[in-house]
Amino acid sequence: MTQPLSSDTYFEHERPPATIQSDREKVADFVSRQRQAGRKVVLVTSGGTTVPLERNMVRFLDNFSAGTRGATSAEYFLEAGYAVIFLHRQFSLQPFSRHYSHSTNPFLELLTVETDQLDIDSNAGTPVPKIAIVPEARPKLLSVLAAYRECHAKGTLLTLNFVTVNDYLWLLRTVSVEMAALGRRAIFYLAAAVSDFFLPTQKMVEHKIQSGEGNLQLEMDQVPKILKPLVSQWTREGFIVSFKLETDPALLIPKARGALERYGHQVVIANDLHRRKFEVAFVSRLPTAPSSTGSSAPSVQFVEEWLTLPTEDVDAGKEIEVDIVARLVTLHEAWIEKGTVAINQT
Ligand code: PAZ
Repeated sequence: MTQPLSSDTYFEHERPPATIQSDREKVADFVSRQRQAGRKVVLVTSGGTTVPLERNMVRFLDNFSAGTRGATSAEYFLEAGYAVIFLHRQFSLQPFSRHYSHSTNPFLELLTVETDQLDIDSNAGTPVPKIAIVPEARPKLLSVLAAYRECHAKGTLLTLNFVTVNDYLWLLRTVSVEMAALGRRAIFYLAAAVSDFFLPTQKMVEHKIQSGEGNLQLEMDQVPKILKPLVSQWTREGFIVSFKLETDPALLIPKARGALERYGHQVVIANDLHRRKFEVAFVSRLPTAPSSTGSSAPSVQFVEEWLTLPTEDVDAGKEIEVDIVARLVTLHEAWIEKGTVAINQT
């Protein structure tokens, strides 16, 4: 099996997105303003990356993620007083507007024409029927709008977007290097569904793949394991939370532990595709203990804390991200104070 490229080799060969410099400046400015204001900052990554198959891209591989986890969590982090850098897939769900997604809750359904009242058309100066919000939508809209306005007034939300896995990798590196200045006061909440495989530019055909050439065979390279440089080079003190998605429940915890062992970051949130809206497991390492076999190598021990929403809470519309974020805020406080993570065995 071929080993994945090192991240250094990857960044030497693959070109950055055109906006990388202006995005870097936006992040540097945002981080400096939040530091001055004494706020903690979280990077939330959200949505799925694409993998282009041609240089003049017509076709690409994609994945299912709509960005619900990321957009929802970003709102709860803002509510908890964090400033949020929201790095998301273009056109995936975003904080606040997610409540009025065109497919689940189209905004036109919220409007009503009040025939007995008139407005003045500001262009023509003539009377026009007044448009209002339907009464049953008002309480929720008011609270979403209040939170949205507050974060705009305080300047606590910065959104950046990616489309391809290459955009994502470049942006993650750029943002995390800028966030290193925050030391332990930064959380990295990596909920994006990032492709494990990609086609290097050198192996990509220039033009649209032609069907006349028979079956399509692709050999993809492995995407570099980006958590490794994130933890050991780009942001050594940040509180790093990665997500692990599996569809085979038997793999979930072993894979989460494997990631912690390999990269040495703080928490993996493990979720099963079909249960992710109501159940996740926080997986972490216990502080290293001497090996029980008497060898000098310390043995790594893991601890898991399950977070499950009761059915009645799910039916009442509670979102599991409320509890995920609340738990992380507490863990992050301990990380800032002591540099340790203390999750409970459940
Ligand atoms: O976007 P969404 O809410 O539908 O899904 C969220 C998720 C399952 C992509 C996220 O919780 C996650 O596990 N992200 C990491 C996926 C991975 O293992 O690469």
